[in-house]
Amino acid sequence: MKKIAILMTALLVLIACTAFYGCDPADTSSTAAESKPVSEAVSEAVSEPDDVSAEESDPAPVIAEPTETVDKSLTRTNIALNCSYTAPENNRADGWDDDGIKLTDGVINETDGGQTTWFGFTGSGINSIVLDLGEEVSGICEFELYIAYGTWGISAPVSVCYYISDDGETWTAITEEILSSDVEPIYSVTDSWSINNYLLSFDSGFTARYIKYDITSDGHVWVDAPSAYIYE
Ligand SMILES: [Ca+2]
Repeated sequence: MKKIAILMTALLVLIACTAFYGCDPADTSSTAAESKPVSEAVSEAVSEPDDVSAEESDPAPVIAEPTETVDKSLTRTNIALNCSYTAPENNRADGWDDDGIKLTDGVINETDGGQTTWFGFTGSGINSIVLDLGEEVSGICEFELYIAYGTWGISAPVSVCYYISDDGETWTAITEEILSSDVEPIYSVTDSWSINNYLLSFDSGFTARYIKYDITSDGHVWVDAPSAYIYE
């Protein structure tokens, strides 16, 4: 009687399984065959949105880190002095137009933006000054750009950003945007000129031949002396 009861129970379990699941409990291959694509699909469903969101939410440029050893006890040299450059087009037709040398001639008026030593132009969005150092230079650890504003209807640009390049075509950012609101003036008179040095200083250095100074603005820009320094 006991054996019969066990056999009956087993039979009932088999019937119940077949009725509810339509499968042979001994046949695990169909279960495996069905579960594999599902697990793959889940895996894809999970990974695809991640990949897409990574592409969509990561437009920020890679910012290079300086790696070259610098000894700041040595002499500080402005390697931009007298080097050639390209600048935003002249659009004022007056004494503040660029003459092709005033940005790297070493002459900076640090108290009076009204002097024609400054280069004035009008621009919206990003305008660039690009220095050509003539050859690759190592150990560049300080970058700066002078900007004047505060009177004559000349306002601060939104920000500046610096880039380096070996070929003048492929650029690498070396900083996030430097906001004008974060720069302390080196000279300032209420209701008159504010002179500002957008200085970026590192403890280590970069190698580059070209340096690009992007200025984001909406209106007049008064600029001078895009510079870069090594210690030698
Ligand atoms: Ca100058």
